[in-house]
Amino acid sequence: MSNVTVIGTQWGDEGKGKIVDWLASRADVVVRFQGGHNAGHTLVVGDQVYKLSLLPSGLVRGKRGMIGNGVVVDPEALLAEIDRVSAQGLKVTPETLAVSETAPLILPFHGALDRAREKARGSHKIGTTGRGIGPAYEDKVARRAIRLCDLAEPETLDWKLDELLLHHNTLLKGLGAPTYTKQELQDWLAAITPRLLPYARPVWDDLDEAGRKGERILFEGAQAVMLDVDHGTYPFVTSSNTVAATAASGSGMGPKAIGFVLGIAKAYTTRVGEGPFPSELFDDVGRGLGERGHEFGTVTGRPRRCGWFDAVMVRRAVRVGGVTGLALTKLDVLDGMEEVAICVGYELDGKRLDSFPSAPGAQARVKPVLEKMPGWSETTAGARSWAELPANAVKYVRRIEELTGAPVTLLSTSPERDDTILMQ
Ligand code: 2SA
Ligand code: MG
Repeated sequence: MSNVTVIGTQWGDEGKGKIVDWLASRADVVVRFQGGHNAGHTLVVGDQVYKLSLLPSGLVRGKRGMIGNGVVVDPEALLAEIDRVSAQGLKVTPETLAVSETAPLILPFHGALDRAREKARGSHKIGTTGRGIGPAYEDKVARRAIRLCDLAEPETLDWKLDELLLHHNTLLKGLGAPTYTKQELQDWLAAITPRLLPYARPVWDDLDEAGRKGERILFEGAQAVMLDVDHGTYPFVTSSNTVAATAASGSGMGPKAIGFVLGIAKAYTTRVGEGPFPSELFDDVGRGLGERGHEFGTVTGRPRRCGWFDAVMVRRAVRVGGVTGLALTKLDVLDGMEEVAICVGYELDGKRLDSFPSAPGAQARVKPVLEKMPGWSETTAGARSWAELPANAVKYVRRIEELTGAPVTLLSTSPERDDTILMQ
């Protein structure tokens, strides 16, 4: 089995982009299976910097890309991204990109509703990317969504638009936000349809055929297990399942296709948006991590909250996410620190907990139990072999393996693709 599924094990921004890029050179097809343009990957190829949020990363390496049925597709964002990478010399055509014909579309009122709701939530806001991800998934589950294949059927669009407008205008009105007319949406759909429809494919069928031919499939996850709608820090999560199992249902393949599950973990923890974060640091140590690690969101530019590596959280992600091995990133951000720490448990109202509680009130109240370790003054940046790592950095990595219950199979030591250590 040579398929690989890549997922985040924390709250996103673990550096999946670089790892997916590294793996894409060994794959034939790269598939997105959940999320939407709330993901953000920066890829550096030679002197070109590609910023992708919806296109599968493998495209920049000349690999076929597929967007599965589990993804919510914003047509304008997709077409703008295609235009942007085309201007950089990368051709995206229906031969290189397939979009599932059953993928639900993100429509203009989804973003409007997402943002209006966040405003109305006030201090209880989730801190969403404001891109309509949640409302689009709601419509899918409520069986109201317009899917890519519907664009070819004007009569289907007609009655679906009536139902959608009744639902969304009522909500928007209630929140004091502007409403939409049918004509506006018809014009919007007419403008995107001729460019979008040529990419529509039965992705499940294409993938089945690729699998039969022995092609290697790389499933590219977005966000991370702690943002999973079932397993994450609900309600401070995204609206899709981000665990590896979704690679199958979100692309139309069976569970055996998932293959090796590589969980990406940053050597410390970050989070954008609201929600519990037990090992968060509010002092200069946390600010230092943010500065050295350039911790600003790719999609929204928001500064990320920073804290120590939370081994309990990653251990949960390893277990519910189905992780076979970890890829540890950004270890060099810890270089030069006298002391480092790992969160090994929690305390809630004086009681020790070995796993994260489920209710939001308890999640917000837990205090981290930290295990301190000596740091290292040498640099790990750019190391290309295990032997080049300082002894204390090796101890840190080994401790992470013990605590999370997963082997570190890859270690990334800089944003450069080749600064990656493969540990067997
Ligand atoms: P939404 O917009 O409904 O999905 O927001 C809900 C919560 O999910 C968080 N969220 C994210 N947090 C970190 N990274 C995200 N995307 C990454 C990126 C992509 C990646 O921007 O680089 O790492 O693959 C992401 N997307 C959603 C959001 O902050 C809310 O807390
Ligand atoms: Mg990111």
